[in-house]
Amino acid sequence: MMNLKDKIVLITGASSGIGAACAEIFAEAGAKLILVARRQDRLEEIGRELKEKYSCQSHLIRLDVRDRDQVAATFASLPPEWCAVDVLINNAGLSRGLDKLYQGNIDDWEEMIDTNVKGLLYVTRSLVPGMVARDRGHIVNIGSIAGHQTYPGGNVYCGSKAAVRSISEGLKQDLLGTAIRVTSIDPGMVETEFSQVRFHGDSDRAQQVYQNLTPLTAYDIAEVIFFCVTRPAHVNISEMLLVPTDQATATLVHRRT
Ligand code: NDP
Ligand code: 8X3
Repeated sequence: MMNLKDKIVLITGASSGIGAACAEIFAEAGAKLILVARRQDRLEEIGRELKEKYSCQSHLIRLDVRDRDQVAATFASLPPEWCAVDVLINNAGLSRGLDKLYQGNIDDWEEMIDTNVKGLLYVTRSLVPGMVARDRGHIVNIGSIAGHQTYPGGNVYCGSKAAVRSISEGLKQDLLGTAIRVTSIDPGMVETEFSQVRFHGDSDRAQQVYQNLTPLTAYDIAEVIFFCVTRPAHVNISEMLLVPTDQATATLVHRRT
């Protein structure tokens, strides 16, 4: 198993859900963490907790991944002791709305495409050249079951995650001949702040998504990411689709009544 002691792991969207769970599991393994999100207070709380529990060193970055210039400037000026990123977890992302396409809110579309697709690309473009120069690294992109199966009302979100899937595949092909690995992790239902964000803070509607079934937890996903990252260097897990036992497809779920 690959040793993560003092490896530098950069996680976007580290302020909640899957990203925060990744921070925990990699901190426990002795990695140094660069934690990226817009909510600085959350990052500070997580950084403090991980320091207390695991003596984890973290470098916190308040950043909106949609801001192309800021992404480039931030990663071009990482402190020298933080710039050799070993693992990049492109996790920042969101869904907005579940409207029929012809009734969709165009601002919601812009936000999803700008974050899930363009933001992921900006971060990747900033950090992967260093990995290539060092001939070392692993990029983990968080896709979704939504990138495999489009569901009613999913339209633009599903399209953004299908794009992530293609981008992961393209990146893997373009890195062939280097030692760098690319993994796409594609979860089904995970209970995080995801549905709160999708429904613009409508908690009742968000809770209904997970009602009477057992969803995946953020930690379930973090464990799988950790497994992929810690395989021996010659093993690249290209793609993993994970669903709760209560979910068969994007729309076919079993709810206990
Ligand atoms: P959460 O809403 O709990 O977490 C999303 C994270 O992304 C937050 O830390 C948020 O931080 C960050 N983020 C969002 N927009 C930006 C931005 N513009 N710049 C920087 N950070 C941003 O949801 P999840 O943990 O569930 O989501 C993580 C990923 O997993 C997403 O890509 C999502 O699409 C994917 N996914 C989720 C599934 C689920 O069922 N939950 C299933 C399949 C995939 P902040 O607001 O502080 O910036
Ligand atoms: C999140 C999974 O199917 O709820 O990407 O959109 S889904």
